[in-house]
Amino acid sequence: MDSMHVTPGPVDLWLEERHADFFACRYRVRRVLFSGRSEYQHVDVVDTVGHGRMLLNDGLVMISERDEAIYHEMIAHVPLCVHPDPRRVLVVGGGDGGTVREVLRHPTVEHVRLVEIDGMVIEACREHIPRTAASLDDPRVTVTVDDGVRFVASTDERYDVVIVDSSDPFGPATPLFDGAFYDNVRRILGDDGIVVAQAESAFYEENAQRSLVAVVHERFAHTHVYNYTNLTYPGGMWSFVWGSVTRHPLRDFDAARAEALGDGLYWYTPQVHRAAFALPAFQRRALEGLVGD
Ligand code: SPD
Repeated sequence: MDSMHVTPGPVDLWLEERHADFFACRYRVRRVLFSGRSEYQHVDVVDTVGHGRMLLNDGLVMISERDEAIYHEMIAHVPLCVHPDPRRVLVVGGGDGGTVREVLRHPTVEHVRLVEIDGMVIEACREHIPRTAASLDDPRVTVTVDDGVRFVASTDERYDVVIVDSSDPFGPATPLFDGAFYDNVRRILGDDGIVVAQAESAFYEENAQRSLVAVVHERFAHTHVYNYTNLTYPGGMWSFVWGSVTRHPLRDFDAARAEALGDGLYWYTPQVHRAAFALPAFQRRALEGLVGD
């Protein structure tokens, strides 16, 4: 018989995250650990060959164990090393727990409230990604399963730092990119307060980034954008937006506190903090008039 046209072997499973209709990232999957459909979205946790366990919402990668530290260190330590005395921190979204884990490294922090709309994300991560979700059991943390927009509109609580650890601007996260949400974020922050938020890809989502930065700029005198590398988000170059009435991310930066976080970090250093605010020319042009120096 002629040679066959297949190579025998075990099933070869790959997941593909498509960006628009022209670009995709693919990961080799060892096994699917959880797959569910909540009231809001599809939630999946898979074990991959090269990136450890990964959480996907509606088929889009939220975290991989291999590189999640970069995102979570940058979203947490940048504002917390600038606020003069961060005690109360609100995390909106972030049900995987990675951002909370990094916030808790700061010795001044007394209370962290996580408000995640989708309880299924929290439960799937508690069960399958303890590396991030174990932080949610810390006694300083209160977990609230609720809509972040509704929570900030109705709470009487006040916070020093608000971190918007959202998914992308469609589905349940859409209102987290709107002015009405930021009116309330401004209300619950003191004048020393700082908000940072997941601000998409400057390269692939220029309009989405500019529109979010414009919303923040209308409400906060100090609006800035800083970049980080995410090896499992399309294109790898992603951003956070910064808003504060009084706090400048570089002039008010306490490098000694950043240094004191120690050797346990993967990505964040005082040098990385400063460098992250240096925007490439195309991004500076796109955000002209909206971000300060
Ligand atoms: N394209 C993915 C953007 C998702 C950002 N948030 C991820 C949550 C990590 N805690």
